[in-house]
Amino acid sequence: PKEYFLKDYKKPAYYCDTVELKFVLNEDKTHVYSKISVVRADNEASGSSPLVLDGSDLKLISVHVNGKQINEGDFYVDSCHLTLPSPPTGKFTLEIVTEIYPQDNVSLEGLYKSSGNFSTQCEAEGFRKITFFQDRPDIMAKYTVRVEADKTKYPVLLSNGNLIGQGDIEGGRHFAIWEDPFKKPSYLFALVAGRLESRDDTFVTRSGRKVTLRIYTPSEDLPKTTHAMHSLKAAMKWDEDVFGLEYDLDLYNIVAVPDFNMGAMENKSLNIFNSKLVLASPETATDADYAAILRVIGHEYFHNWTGNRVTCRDWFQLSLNEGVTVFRDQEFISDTRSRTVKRIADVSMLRNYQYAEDSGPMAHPVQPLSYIKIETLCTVTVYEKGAEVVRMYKTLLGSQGFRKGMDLFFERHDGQAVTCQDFYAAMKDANNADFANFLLWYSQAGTPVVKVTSSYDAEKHTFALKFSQEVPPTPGQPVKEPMFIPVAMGLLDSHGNDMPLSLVSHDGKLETLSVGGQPVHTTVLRVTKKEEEFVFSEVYEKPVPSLLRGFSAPVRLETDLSDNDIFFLLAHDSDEFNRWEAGQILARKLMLNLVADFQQNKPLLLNPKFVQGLKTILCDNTLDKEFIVKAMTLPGVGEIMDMMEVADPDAVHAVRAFIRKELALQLKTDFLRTVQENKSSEQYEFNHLNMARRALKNISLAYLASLKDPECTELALNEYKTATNMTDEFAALVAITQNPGKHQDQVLAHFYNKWKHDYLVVNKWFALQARSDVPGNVENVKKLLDHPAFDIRNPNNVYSLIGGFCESPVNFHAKDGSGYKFLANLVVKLDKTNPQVTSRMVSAFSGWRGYDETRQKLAKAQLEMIMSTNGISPNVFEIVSKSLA
Ligand code: HT7
Ligand code: ZN
Repeated sequence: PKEYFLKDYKKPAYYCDTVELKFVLNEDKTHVYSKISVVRADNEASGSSPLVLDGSDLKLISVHVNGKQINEGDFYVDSCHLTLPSPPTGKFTLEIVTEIYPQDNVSLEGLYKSSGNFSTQCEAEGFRKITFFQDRPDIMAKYTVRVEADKTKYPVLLSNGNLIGQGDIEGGRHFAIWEDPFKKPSYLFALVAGRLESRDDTFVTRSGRKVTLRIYTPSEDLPKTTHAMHSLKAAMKWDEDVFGLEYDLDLYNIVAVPDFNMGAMENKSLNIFNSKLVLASPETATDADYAAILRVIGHEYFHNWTGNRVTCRDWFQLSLNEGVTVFRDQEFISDTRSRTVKRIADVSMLRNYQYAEDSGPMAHPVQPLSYIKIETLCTVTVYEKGAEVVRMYKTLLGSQGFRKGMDLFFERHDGQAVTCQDFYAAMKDANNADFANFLLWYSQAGTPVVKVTSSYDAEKHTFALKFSQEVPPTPGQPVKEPMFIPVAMGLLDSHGNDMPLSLVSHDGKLETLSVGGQPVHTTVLRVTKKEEEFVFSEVYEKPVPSLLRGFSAPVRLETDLSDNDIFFLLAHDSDEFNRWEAGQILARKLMLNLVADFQQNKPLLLNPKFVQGLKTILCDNTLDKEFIVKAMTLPGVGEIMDMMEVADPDAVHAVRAFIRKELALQLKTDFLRTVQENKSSEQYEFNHLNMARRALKNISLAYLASLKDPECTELALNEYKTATNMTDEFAALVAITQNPGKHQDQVLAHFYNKWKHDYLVVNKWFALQARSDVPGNVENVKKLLDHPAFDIRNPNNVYSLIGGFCESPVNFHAKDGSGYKFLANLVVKLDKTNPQVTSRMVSAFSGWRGYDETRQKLAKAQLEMIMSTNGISPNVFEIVSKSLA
């Protein structure tokens, strides 16, 4: 398959400014009539260039130029293009009729049917499955869309923009005409036709525009859309308050569909969502589901400005859309819930997944250099590391400076398709900032390793921090330049208080840091060189440095701090993130040491100081309960394996299980008390306080259940029986199913029978069983593939059962290779229907080189088997070939 390179980007030779589409939807076929106005570009690319339109799986019916039919010879068609070798020189209209078969479209890209309704997914390259078009984001046009369908089967007909006409036509059919006044790229086109009902509401923007908000679902699901509607209104208000960004149309539609490859899609004014990110009721959705809905509804809404009004020039700039918008959704949640807890969650996610990607065969820069299928670059690097890069601008510029940069970005680029460098330039120019070599964050892959050593001079009262940095080699980038790393930091005195900071600048001058006459306790060091020293003066006792506060840069930090220093930070740091981080540093160290002991068959012993540290936190009722939960959560298996020379999933899993059990044993009374104190009697509410209480109760229950003693098992069973919401019910189920046996079987069967009518809850049931670390669980997962509720064509089913299975360190990485074999066979089968979902699944193999020789051999054999299978999709080819390279 063809590989595309950033360096080969060329401006289009033709633009298209208006698109008129007519869809005649039928059960056996759909006809798409497209009329576009084409203009030759005024650039060197134009010349005598042919007009090349993209198309895929289309049956071409006819082509007209300026109203006159043209025939083969005046155009050429191959499997992926329609080419006009010599189109008219002036502006002209091109009309194309195609025939498509949405009812047979199982890839869920383009126009397809889900639960009997028509819907679309065009990002990144789905529009070409609808009609021939220059399907690239720098072709922005105004769309008018007419949809015709049977009125009884498809009473609701939607597309982007405003409804400008509707009516009945013969044969029991009807039509609707939609006009979108904003220019947009084809990937933001959307259409929905179906039997749906809507929850309606309104939002009045700060300039007084009354916006109608509608969330469409099948009628029986409407009661579950209250939270989604609340989330949408909260997001609209937040974007006005924080960024001054208002919604720009009179209508905002969201449609929930059960079959969807991703989480959601930000199509202009017609967002299409995976129903798991819309539907929620206290009885069927957990706090985590509620939180995800708030975040994703916010995320897609925020795209209206970052992604839609200003879009990416090409797919190498995906992080311009996604990194910026993830940053915005992170800030939305931080402002709505707890900033520290949100930061902790985001950093944990980054460490568990993005760091692994950055150190494996799929490592790529935030602005990738090449791809075969852009969907495979819809990655944690582009999204989450991209968001970290945006966050660094804010760290360097402060909130106001960052806002100035955003304002200038919109002022310059509204209605355009631009690059990550344009975003950088707006930030820089708006603030007249010196960003040194900051752009390397876009072009260099790999997680920088930053080492810091410190020295105190008691006579001179100076404290020096010596930084060195290294960016590890990644595929195609063996040698790296030093990066610009903003290091937010402070110094703690022996009472644990922040010291005022005086920095000796490079020219030897003393700079007492202050803001508005007040001493500064946190400053941001600009680390830009391979080796660099910063000296603080007027330091009258040896301080403990608190480095990388708030995780100010996505790096791996290694310091010379002693365990005592770290315990000190855990107890005193004014930066709450770094208090949590201190606990994690200790936990990671402890886990790695225990892993070594486990591998050498030594007895495992838990450091009493660590237990005491966690006990103090657990029992501190001045702390935010959600913060306690984060502090009580051990680093993930992925995070620890990523730190090992040779990843040992069995050892890491065993050690993690050992620590959990030991903590449960030693803190049993505290955990039991915490469960009792945090039981909720009140009605379910999605608010920080209640969620934090539930989370603290449920993590305590999970620890206790690991003891497998009758008292704790009874407690978990009782929690399950008396639960009044899904958060508590599912948490109890998870606790009980840690231990195989009769209780587990009974409760799992009970849960399924209770919820078998609700496909979203059934997915939780699949995922829970799939993730099990009970050895040999692959057999159970194989049986579940044949369960009547499992449909391999439904992405949510696949993510729950197959994705869930791959998360089990013990079973996916089983030493007999059974896990690898299971996944590989499934990949070959699934690839025939849905390459996008399959390529996400096959990514589980990509870290295979990090394991021992036996596992490497087994995984490699399966990757080779996939590679040698006839007709694998370019999506799977890209992941597998890169993994094997
Ligand atoms: N923009 C949507 C994600 C998405 C995507 C990204 C890259 C390539 C293909 C894609 N299809 C859907 C949803 C979002 O991130 O907001
Ligand atoms: Zn997005």
